[in-house]
Amino acid sequence: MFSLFIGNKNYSSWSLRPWVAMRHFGVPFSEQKVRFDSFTPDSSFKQRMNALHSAGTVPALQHGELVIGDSLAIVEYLAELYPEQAWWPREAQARAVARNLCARMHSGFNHLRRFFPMNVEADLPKEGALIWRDQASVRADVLALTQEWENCLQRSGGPLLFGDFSIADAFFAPVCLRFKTYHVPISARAQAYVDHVLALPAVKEWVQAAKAEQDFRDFEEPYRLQGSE
Ligand SMILES: N[C@@H](CCC(=O)N[C@@H](CS)C(=O)NCC(=O)O)C(=O)O
Repeated sequence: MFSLFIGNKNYSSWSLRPWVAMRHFGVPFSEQKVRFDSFTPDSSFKQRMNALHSAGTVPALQHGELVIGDSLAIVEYLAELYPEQAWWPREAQARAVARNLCARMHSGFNHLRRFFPMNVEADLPKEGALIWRDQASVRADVLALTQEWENCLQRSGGPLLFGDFSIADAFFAPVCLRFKTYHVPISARAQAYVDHVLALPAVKEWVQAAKAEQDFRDFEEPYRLQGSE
């Protein structure tokens, strides 16, 4: 049996990725929610996660003695355990492109991630418009990413990046949610992709739970809560 350790569903974009992929592919798991109190070394979040894995972050997957402390390594492991499911595109070149995009999400698009933190429940059109106007680096990240999406959609015929759902769509689901929260102006093709991702049953289930959470953390709320107390 798998245990998947995740953070607050409203904020934890990395947790969402393996959770959505596991739900989509029907992998049974027990969800272990580790609430964000803070990320200081003495926080109960850090103490709990550090005890599980030296990364001290969510998500983490526990499978018997094995603990995997990184979202991409988690889905790679599951893809190996369940080869009958197409976690990655079956065709080698498409698979290489999918892996490249996921690795880039992992290590890049830093401006997009910094200025548009995931906040599923929030609706921030004004903040989004100001960031879009003032931050050329954010516009550049968004344009580079949506161009990659459009190339994938054109090659595969859609409606998801590689036709059917793959790990790549799970990895970009948090970006789709950010585009919605901040009303980011993207091309019609990219928007159609976002709409498809947001309509996936696993993503809808996560969003519903995130909205129900109502557990707002000031350090995750640069636009709504910081400085207001
Ligand atoms: N590369 C890691 C990143 C995980 C990550 O940064 N998770 C955040 C929550 S979304 C976290 O646990 N942060 C706590 C901290 O930075 O101490 C992954 O893909 O799993």
